[in-house]
Amino acid sequence: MHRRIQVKTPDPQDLDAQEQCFRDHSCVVIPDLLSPDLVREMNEAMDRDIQANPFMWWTTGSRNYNCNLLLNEPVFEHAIRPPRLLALLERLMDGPFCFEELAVRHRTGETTAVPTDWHRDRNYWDEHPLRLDYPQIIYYLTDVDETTHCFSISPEPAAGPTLPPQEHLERGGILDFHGTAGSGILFNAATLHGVTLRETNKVRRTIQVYFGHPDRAPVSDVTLMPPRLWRDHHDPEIRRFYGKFNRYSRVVLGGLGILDT
Ligand SMILES: O=C(O)CCC(=O)C(=O)O
Ligand SMILES: [Fe+2]
Repeated sequence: MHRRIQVKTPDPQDLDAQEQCFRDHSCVVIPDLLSPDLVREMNEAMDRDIQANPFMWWTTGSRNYNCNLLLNEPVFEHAIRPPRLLALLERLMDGPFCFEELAVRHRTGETTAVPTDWHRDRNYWDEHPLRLDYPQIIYYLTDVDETTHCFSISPEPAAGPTLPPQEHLERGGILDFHGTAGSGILFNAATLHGVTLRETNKVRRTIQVYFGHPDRAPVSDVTLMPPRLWRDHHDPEIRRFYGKFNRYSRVVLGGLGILDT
């Protein structure tokens, strides 16, 4: 069993401290990033969409998982560009960055606990000063503690060597991210992490947002870029930010005659 550790949460107004936390641990907890009103609106949007569009709640074989809520529930844009998050990403990314993927999940309870499914979503980008190709933020839309499922990560120094999973866990220990609805954790999607499923009848709801560098490969082929953001938006920076197309967007938008491919 690897040791459970705590990482001190830096003051969310202190960008220097947040940046340092990411450099030291490849992750940083950001409390209360979404207001209670936004959390309520997002939960209502989820309830509405699960009812109206159940067929949208399957992605890559996973149930209760929707990567395209941006199409019909624009409130989720607030999870992508909170000013405090953008300011931090600006420091970490070392150049322009853009939106890649939005995933929203409703996870029901389990009759028995399931150990963490340790994995890396993607590889490191070794040429980057923080080895950071795809930063991800996971927000909770429900309160999470030791009586619910939780996100777990094995922190590591951003500039450190890549270790095999068991050594990585040995070196970094395990941080279980517990927090109230509206809190988030920003991390390198290459750092070893997973979901820890507990024996519980409580639901856990999460939002996952991935960001990337404009000139690198898309992180995935699951989120369709809505034309209202990359084509019709009045602000050229927003159009640029949402204008990196994965294959899924190219096939669908191209096939509909909305995008030249
Ligand atoms: O649900 C979580 O806490 C983690 C999910 C995850 O790691 C993933 O979807 O790749
Ligand atoms: Fe993951």
